[in-house]
Amino acid sequence: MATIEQKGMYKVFPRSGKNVSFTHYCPGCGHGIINKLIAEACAELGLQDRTIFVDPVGCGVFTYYYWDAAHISAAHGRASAAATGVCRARPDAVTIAYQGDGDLGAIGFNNAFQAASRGEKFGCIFVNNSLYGMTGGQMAPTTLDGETTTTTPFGRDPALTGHPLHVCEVFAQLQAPVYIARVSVADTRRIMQAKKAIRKVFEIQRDGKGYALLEILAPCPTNFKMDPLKAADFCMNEMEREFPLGVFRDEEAREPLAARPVPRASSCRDLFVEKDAVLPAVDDAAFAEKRFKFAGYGGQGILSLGLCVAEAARLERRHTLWFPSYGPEQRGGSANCSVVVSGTPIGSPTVEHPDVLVCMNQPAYERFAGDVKRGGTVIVDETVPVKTDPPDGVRLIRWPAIKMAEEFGVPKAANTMMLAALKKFKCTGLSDDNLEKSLVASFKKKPALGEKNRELLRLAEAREHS
Ligand SMILES: Cc1ncc(C[n+]2csc(CCOP(=O)(O)OP(=O)(O)O)c2C)c(N)n1
Ligand code: SF4
Repeated sequence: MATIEQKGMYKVFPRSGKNVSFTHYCPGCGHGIINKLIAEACAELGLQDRTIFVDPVGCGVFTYYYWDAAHISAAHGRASAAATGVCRARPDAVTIAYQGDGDLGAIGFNNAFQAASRGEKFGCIFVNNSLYGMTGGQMAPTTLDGETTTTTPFGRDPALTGHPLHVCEVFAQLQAPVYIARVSVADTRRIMQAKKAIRKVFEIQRDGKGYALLEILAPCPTNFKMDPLKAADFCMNEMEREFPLGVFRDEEAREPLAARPVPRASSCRDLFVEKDAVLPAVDDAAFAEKRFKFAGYGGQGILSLGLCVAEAARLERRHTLWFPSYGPEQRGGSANCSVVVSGTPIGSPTVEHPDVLVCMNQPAYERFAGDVKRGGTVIVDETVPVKTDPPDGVRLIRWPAIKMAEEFGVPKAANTMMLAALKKFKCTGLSDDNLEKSLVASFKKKPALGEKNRELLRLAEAREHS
């Protein structure tokens, strides 16, 4: 099959195991035109090497097969959230989220609205075809009053489902966005206007100005149950009556956004050491990142143990994150936290494959031991029946934390006993001094207890272990 070269698009699209040169869109679909305009704008502005597209779930899902640039695929409704991460991690990139009206207007509205409110540095192309296209034409928040969809077979009834959501008008209430506009691709004149507006979204990102939203009215002949010409007419007449085209904000002349400050604290609550008493992290690529998971029952001090390690890292001027996860119960339910300690800024606080796992109970061992990295360590309380071995290459240390705490007459100090194991077996990469300082600081309101725990920590550490 002959291929037609489109600026900014791959020559062939390796979809469904075949190399084809046509898109998957239905004849007359607005997405097809918009895809071409976006690819052209990206290529004509010379931005393909700098652009990261955040692709949606919806009829636009396959854009990663078409646009010749970098891509990330987001879950339905989450493109603006994913784009936030992308533009923060890569502030020099041109980040473009592509979303349908079910995606942005319904399930993902808050993600998109908050990103716009924060003035994230990305452009959002919002394709409004007045319904959920990919799933068979259900009502979306943008469905017109009286419009027939599969879930409004007698027409949308405002008494039952409210009136259409005007996304541009709502976003225009926010301070941060640089550019907000609505265009259409229903005829040639409109397509030319849409092309200019799409270029503008790219230019705003190229120049680092901030958030831009471009809503594009687009026909969906298949779900309108019309031929392409009638669908375009519906788009121009009915949709534009409800959603007038226009520019709602244009502050392209604004100064580029300043770099976002990097958060300094390891956590937003319960810092043991006052924020101002700790100097910011220092980049040190030679310090290998370590990921920890601490897990047990609520009330065993497992979250404080994780925080203690994070605070020791903070004292050592490492980058660190502490990320707790609770069951619904205050006490007795499962609790775990993740801690990351690194010599360079940390991308994600979640820990799927820890280097070090500390387990205070059996469910924690069963849930997480299999995820530990090769070369990693599992420290498990001796009371836990270990029914399955950890993965090959993972060191297992059974440690009498609960028993020792009871022997010392301070049963609540089992977490301190676990800290002793981390220190004794050199699991943290942090200095003994900072681990102890952090432990003492965790009792800053009861200094006598802090000293007592330091003493217990040293006693436990000195305990023989086979
Ligand atoms: C979290 C989640 N919820 C629902 C779905 C099902 N789903 C896939 S696409 C879609 C609708 C897409 O409609 P829209 O965002 O308007 O895009 P269009 O297909 O019209 O371009 C839905 C509900 C999903 N994949 N994931
Ligand atoms: S169902 Fe509608 S939105 Fe989806 S590809 Fe077909 S015409 Fe386009």
